[in-house]
This record gives sequence, structure tokens and C-alpha cells, in this order.
Amino acid sequence: MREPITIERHILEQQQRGFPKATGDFTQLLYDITFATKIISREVNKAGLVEILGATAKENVQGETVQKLDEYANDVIRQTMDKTGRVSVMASEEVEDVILVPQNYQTGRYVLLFDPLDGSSNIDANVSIGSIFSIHRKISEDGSGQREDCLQPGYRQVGAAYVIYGSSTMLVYTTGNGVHGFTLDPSVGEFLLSHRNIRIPKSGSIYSVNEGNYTHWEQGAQRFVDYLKSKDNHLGKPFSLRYIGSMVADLHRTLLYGGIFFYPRDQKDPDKPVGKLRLLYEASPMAFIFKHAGGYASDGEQDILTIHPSELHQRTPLIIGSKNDVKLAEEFFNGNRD
Ligand code: AHM
Ligand code: MG
Repeated sequence: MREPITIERHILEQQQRGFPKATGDFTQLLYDITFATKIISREVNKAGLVEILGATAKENVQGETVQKLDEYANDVIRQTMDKTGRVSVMASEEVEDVILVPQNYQTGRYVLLFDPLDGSSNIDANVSIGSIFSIHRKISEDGSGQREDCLQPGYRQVGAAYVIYGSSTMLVYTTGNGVHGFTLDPSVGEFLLSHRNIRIPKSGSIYSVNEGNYTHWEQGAQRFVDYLKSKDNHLGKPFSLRYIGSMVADLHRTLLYGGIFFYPRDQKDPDKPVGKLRLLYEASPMAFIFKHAGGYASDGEQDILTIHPSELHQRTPLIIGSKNDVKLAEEFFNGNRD
């Protein structure tokens, strides 16, 4: 039998190799994340069995209907983190303002941004959904964390992770030293190393986009998709289309098989003039993971990781995947190719 490597052991070894003098706070923060996602995974798995499904009457700050499971996942992450003394401030896609550490509890050196349950409109159809995490260092000088700690460009992340609740639950993380994938063994309740040092292929043959919005896109995006579907493209045959509509699931496939995922600007929809996805909770952590797997993410003009956010819930166009495919997309989106 191959020796199983638990995520705890892997994180510890990474820390000892990269930061032998570290206090262990960061390592512990990563453990906390894995713990929270195990709880969420348990609840997602039994969601079909209990009356937890279905939308509540509430809407989130993005004006979308919030599912009960979103709230649950948000609470689990928040409560797992806020009294540990490791985070100074948090921000969640489901919460309008920053989440502060409760009074009388110690604040820490790290900042956690998260999308507790992405793709939640898919829950009722038993389609894969996920959680996304982005970790920064606190930069504000004194006291508890502040908004400015959350509004940092993606290149400053010290870690990022996503968890996909699919046919099995998988966690993929990076601390800037390779991208590693773990599968939850529910019988022992441990994430075990299953995908060592993931590298995304340099180019692929699959594209992933909500093409129903085609008529609302700018010309560059339209021409790019026309190109991908043409037999005269660089593959000499049309790309395959795969779109789940759950970003974590679409990006997990893209990371493993290569290709490109994008959610461009939508000219006609006043709610999506700059695309739908959130910079801080979705685009930036995924861009960090893809970068460390050899991929690339862009908003059409610049590297996602270089964008300086000005708002917590800022949206961005996102093009992400195999490096060559995203670079090619940039040329179309910029109008340098048709
Ligand atoms: P959510 O954070 O409200 O779940 O929305 C984000 C999701 C992504 O998972 C997915 O890529 C996208 O919305 C799908 O949007 P659309 O239905 O417009 O294709
Ligand atoms: Mg989301």
C-alpha cells in the first residue's frame, strides 16, 4: 500500500521546507480551512436528505437569492476562524462589509477572503459546487484588521485554495510552492494527497463559457469564440465546449485537462457591465492557483493578479486557463486579432 499523506502532514512539510522559523500560525490557518470545509462537505452531501434545500426569501449583497446552504457554509467558515487569533479581518461574498474578529478576542496576522459556496444556484440539481479561499498578510499598521487589508492585489496572496464538493470532495491549494490536490476519504475524515504538483497543460482543446450571452458580448469575445469553433483554428478542428455553470467545477476540469474558461463583459446587462465574477473571492484566488500550476488569468487587458481592488465586491471579466489559450484570447479581446 502507498503511504497515505494527509493534508495536515503535507502542509507541515511545506512549512518546514519553506519557512523553518515560522510560528505555525499560517499552517494552523490552513488546517482551520480544511476543518471548515469538511463540515460543509458533510452538509452538502446530506443536503438532498433534509429540508435544508431551497432559497430563503433573503437576497445577498449582489442582489441574488441566497440559498440556505450558502448561509450555513458562511457561518461555518466565519465561526471556525474568528476566534483563533490567526486572522485579523475577513470578507465573504455573502456579507456586505468586512467581518471583524469579535471583541475581546485576539487578532492575528492574516486576512481571509472567501466565497463560502460558489455555484449555489446548482445545489438543487445535485451539480458540483465549491468553496474558494484567498489568504493575505495584514498590512494595516495597528489594531484590528481593516478594509484596506482586504483590498490587496492578488499577487500579494500568500495562499489560496478551493474545495469542490462533487462525486468526491477535493481540496486544491497552493502557498506559492506548487499546486496540490487532496481527496476527502469520508471513512476516516481526512483529505489525502491524490494529485501531486498539478501542472495545467500549456494549451488545450476545451472552452468553457456561457455562450447564451454571445449576442451581449463585445466583438473581441465573439470573434474569439467563432475562432475556437472553426475548423481553421490552430487545432485544425473545433474546440469542445463544456460548461457546468459552477465556476469551481469548470475550473477544476480546466486545471486538470487544460483549455480555457471565461466570463466576459456583458454589454446589455446593467448588472454585469464588467462581467459577473468577483475579483476578491473568485477571480483572484483562482488566478493565484492557476499561476502556480503554470496557467494564466487575465481580465482581457491585464493579469488578474495585478489589479488593485477598490471595492470589496468588485466584479471583473475573467479569462483563465492554459497559458497559450489565455494569451490568444487576450489578442482577440484587445482587437489585435480577428
Ligand atoms: P455565485 O457566486 O452566485 O454562485 O455565482 C457565480 C457562478 C459561478 O460559479 C459560475 O461560473 C457563474 O456564476 C455562472 O453564471 P451564469 O449562470 O451566468 O453562466
Ligand atoms: Mg461565487
